[in-house]
Amino acid sequence: MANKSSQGNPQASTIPESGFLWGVSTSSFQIEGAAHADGRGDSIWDVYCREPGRVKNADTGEIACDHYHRYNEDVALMRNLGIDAYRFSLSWPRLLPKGRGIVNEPGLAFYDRLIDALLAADIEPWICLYHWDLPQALHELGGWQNRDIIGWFADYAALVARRYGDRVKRFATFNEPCVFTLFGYGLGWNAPGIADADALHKAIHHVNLSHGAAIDVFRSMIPQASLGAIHNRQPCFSAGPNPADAAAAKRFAEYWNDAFPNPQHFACYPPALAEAIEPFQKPGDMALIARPVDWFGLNHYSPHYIKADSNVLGATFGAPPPDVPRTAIGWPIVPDAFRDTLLDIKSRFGLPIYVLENGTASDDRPDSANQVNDAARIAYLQAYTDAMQEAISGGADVRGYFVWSLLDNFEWASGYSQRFGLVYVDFNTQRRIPKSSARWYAKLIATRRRCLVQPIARNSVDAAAAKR
Ligand code: IFM
Repeated sequence: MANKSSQGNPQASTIPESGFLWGVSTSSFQIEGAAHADGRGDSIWDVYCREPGRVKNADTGEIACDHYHRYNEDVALMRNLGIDAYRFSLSWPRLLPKGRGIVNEPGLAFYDRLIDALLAADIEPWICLYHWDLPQALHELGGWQNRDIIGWFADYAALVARRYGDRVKRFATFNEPCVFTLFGYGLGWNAPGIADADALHKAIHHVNLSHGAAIDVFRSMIPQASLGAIHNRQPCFSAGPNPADAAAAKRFAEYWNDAFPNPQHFACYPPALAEAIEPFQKPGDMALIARPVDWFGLNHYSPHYIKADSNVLGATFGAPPPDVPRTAIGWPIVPDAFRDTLLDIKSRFGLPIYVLENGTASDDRPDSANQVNDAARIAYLQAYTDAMQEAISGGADVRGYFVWSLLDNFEWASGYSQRFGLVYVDFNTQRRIPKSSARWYAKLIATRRRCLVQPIARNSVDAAAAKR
């Protein structure tokens, strides 16, 4: 695909290419399907999808992209893109159907096959331990609200390290902890559908402690591992001119941007949360959370425009100003906010940055020649990679960029109604059609790789990890 002509013309880059990784990201529940195959247990999302009215069109993850059975085809799609790295998550209930205890060997073997196929295709596997599909059996024991989950998560991390640590060096603990805690426990918009202040604050603290515990497990079991967590970070602007909206935006930003990075990097909670979390804290907790990591994982799509609300956060999403362009699903397109976020991360955290999600949904459909011309996605990706370039020129230490997502997939409460893929998926036939943006991305990667100062060191770890 890299050699075919493509729409748009990716510009040459001055990105410092020594080790710069181009990639794509996915997550287990969103693509794997095979929900009952080979001993997999239920996750909270399987149960949530069965509850009437929770997910658009009553869509489920039962089949999704059937990646479980079609992973070889999907790895071939990635190889055609020319990517360096692939970030995916493991399905905790596929490995441990009850979340702890009995290990499911066929589940472990699936990821063996996937990892081996990636390595054979010269694609570096990046594993994320948790992308929202908590085993239902653990939820029934309290899930993220139960402090015992720190040990359950550490045991899961140890199983993963033991099994895959010989071939995989990049591990993230959590993807977007602010989203699954705020939406799942504070606002009731995602699984498990709880809207309760105490539930939210317990979940936040236990996720932070579980992160620290998993980092310790990986450090002790895989000395060369390169570790981090994946956070959302974006400016939260006031949606209106009144002081209540401005105060809501400030409060929301502390939950969205700081509830996880601040304790994980600076051993403290931001002011908006500190008092509410205090009852669930034990002496020594903050030191257990703030374990050194090797990089900052960033997911960024757009800034937020926030207004006051009566929910547990006192804040919710409002509309952007009318002159701000938006994607097909209404998310503001503001590449400058991406640049500023990267520069801000550089000054706050001083770590190498990997952009592990960026992309857009659009209403893609094949034309009569079975081509999917997603010009809007190309324009978005061009603008956002240009903004990343500006941030790098301004000093941000960005080491990689991963598009969300490889495939159209299950977009949580929106079901299959939002298509984020570089590759179109016909969910009736499972036919994959690379979109114009896939050809554009392949060309961008090939063009920028030609500018390499040094060859990419595949499977190398970050300098920070090597020095430790
Ligand atoms: O699909 C999600 C993903 O699971 C987490 N980050 C945002 C994506 C688009 O909404």
